[in-house]
Amino acid sequence: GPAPEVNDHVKTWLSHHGKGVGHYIGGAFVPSSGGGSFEVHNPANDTVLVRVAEGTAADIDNAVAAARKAYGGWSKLTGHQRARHLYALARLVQKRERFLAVLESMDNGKPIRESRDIDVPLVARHFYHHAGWAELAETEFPDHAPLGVCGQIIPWNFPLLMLAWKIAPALAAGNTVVLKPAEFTPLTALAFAEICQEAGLPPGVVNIVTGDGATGAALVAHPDVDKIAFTGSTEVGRLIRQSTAGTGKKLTLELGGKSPFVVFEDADLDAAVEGVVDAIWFNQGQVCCAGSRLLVQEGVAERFYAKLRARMETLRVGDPLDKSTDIGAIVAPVQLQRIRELVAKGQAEGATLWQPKTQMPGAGCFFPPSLFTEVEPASTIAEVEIFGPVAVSMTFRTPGEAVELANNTRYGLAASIWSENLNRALEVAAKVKAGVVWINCTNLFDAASGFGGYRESGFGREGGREGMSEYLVHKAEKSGVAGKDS
Ligand code: TXE
Repeated sequence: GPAPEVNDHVKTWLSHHGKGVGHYIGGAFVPSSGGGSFEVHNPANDTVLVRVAEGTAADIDNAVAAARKAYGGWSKLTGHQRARHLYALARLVQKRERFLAVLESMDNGKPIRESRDIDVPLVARHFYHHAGWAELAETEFPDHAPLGVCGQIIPWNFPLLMLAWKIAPALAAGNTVVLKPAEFTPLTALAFAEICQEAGLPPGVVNIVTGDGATGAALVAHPDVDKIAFTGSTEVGRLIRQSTAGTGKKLTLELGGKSPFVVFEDADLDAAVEGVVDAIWFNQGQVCCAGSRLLVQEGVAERFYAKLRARMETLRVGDPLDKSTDIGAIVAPVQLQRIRELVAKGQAEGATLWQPKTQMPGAGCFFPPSLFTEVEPASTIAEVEIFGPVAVSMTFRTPGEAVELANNTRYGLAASIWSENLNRALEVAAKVKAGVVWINCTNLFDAASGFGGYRESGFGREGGREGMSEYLVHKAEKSGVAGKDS
């Protein structure tokens, strides 16, 4: 398990917050205006970690007012001054990396190896990267202004990383924010609020209001919010698009996916097997860009599945805090139930399910790594995002067929292509409709690169120059004699 003193930090933090954690509004922690609170659970053992405040419309109102009040001062800082704040946040995230990783794994259920080596380092990297953008914004985005107050709603699969993807560019561009974390996983966002306090970020620049979908809907509906940035389900994304349609709010959506993972017969099959492990068993498959549709060229299919099954036998399902765990807990019972129902549906539709003889923990929300083969392209499990550790596989004969299958989806977030023939891989990559295409790799995230989807995976990009431009508005300012053609 992790170093005991780290667990002690988390234990101390939880017991310090034994009476519950409030919203973070205007630089201070405050209880819900309605007095309500809800429990946050550890999905690995179904214990209650702590209670957090239930966000009401009045709480949202207070948070938006605090963000509006802070906006004047924050947007007038020089880029260099804002950069110093972002660097301070990045450094404090690094200083607390062990604490944040353990808290994240307890709240979300993800393996400590992932939260420690992937999530938290990427969070720090995101703030460092955007400190650079704060410095550069004036020269790289001349004639641009910040938007104002940004409402940000994030999901539970990468709680702290999604917070970083939202908050870092917003602040770098000169906006202030009200962020609502997912109801299953609000703890690292609240720990981040403490980091903002400690880093001396001006009060009101970052506000965190905890709550469920109703709290999110109140944020979306608030008239003094200039932009909504949402990551979550396609269904809620659609609702948010509808409810902002009649307003002047800018909107970016990062929604679901059913990303193809294409294995050609000339691929390095062992490397591709490791790729699948990363594509669909990383974070229990609860990844928007998960390579959840495995497309394998017919000639190597049997050999590839045999290698894959052998590898699946070695995956360990269990305690997220154990360093040898490969697959941790599913975030919540309702999500586990959803996975079970979709897997049952796949079996009813006639696909072949294979699961290794993995030892499963006795209690908690766990699901074994699973592989479906002989899947019909028009079946439910081939179309719907399962958001669990379940690979759905089909075979193809020609590159043309691979492209057709890859694009046979309402989504278009990511794709991964495996072939030792780079010309072929690049040719196929050009034809696949996806916002991110990986060749001979998968799930690589870079703060400097725009991430986002085609079609029902949403619109807008996060990361890099593209991501910065989503938090700015172009403003043509001319001085001189009105109406004069120069
Ligand atoms: O998502 P929700 P859920 C997919 C995945 C998963 C399914 C359901 O397939 O199985 O969605 O997950 C807030 N107005 N993804 O139900 O509800 C909510 O409180 C404003 C893919 O947990 O979309 C939370 O903070 N906000 C996805 C956030 O939206 C509302 C990651 C996301 O929760 C709201 C998560 C409303 N009306 C799930 N209703 C990805 N793309 O990564 C809810 N919320």
